[in-house]
Amino acid sequence: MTLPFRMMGVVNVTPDSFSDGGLFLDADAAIAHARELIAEGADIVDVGGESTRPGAEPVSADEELRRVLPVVEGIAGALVSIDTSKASVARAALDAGAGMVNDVSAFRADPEMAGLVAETGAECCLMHMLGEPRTMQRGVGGSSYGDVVDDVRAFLQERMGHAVREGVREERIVLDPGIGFGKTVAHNLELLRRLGELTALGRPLVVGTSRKSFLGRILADAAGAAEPVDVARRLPGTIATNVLAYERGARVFRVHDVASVRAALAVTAATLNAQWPPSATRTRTS
Ligand code: PMM
Repeated sequence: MTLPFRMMGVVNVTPDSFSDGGLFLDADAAIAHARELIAEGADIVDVGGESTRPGAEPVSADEELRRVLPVVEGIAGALVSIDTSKASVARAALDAGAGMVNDVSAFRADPEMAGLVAETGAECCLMHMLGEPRTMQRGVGGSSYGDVVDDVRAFLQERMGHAVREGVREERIVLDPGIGFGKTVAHNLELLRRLGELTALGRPLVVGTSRKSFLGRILADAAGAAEPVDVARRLPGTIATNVLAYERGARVFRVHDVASVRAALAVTAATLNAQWPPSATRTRTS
């Protein structure tokens, strides 16, 4: 069933990602998990070999490739996105069958990345982040931005302009406000509430709220608990934020729990689109 949005399922082949670190370090486990996500309705599988969690130490290109390449090769045929900021890793993954580059640095980390995406015609996701993963949450506060939505929009506009000047076709670009990357809980909520303002950029918006720590803190507060709710119990927050983001214009959803979020978004889309059945050939009434 074609839905008016795309699901991007996450497979982190890392020992230290906050959400699923260590679970899929073994290539066979990662490939099996990717296949499960595809069966659940993932349109894109996002494979990453370097954790972007705050304070994470950088990983060499060799190590990143050792982690991701067997997985990309193992699921060739699906639309694979390679979550990397290194052009050498992206190139090897594209050669092995990936069709998209998800660069959380938005082509700032590696000067070769934009040219590579242009040359290969790959789709790309450009994401906003304040600084780099190792330092992005240090000293982040109310004064880190003028207006967080205006700042993120200006950044994405500038990065898209750079990509296009380097030869990337605009139709191959999707844009992501980078929920949780150098942002406080209040910044994340403001971005989600005013996500509609980013649709003015004219490209599909990606959101990645899945299991993130701001959800753990809000859910804990609601439960009267002092400690953030554990990652395994953040699905209600993930669903709530993705449903809201769809309503505000997001069209690509990067999540770990593909089946649950996809189902919630299918109902959201049917409700908002006020058209049922979705195609004239359908006759079911319930
Ligand atoms: N979040 C993470 C990693 N990569 N890429 C994009 N485009 N957007 C995101 O929000 C994003 C990302 C961190 O989450 P993870 O550790 O669960 O992968």
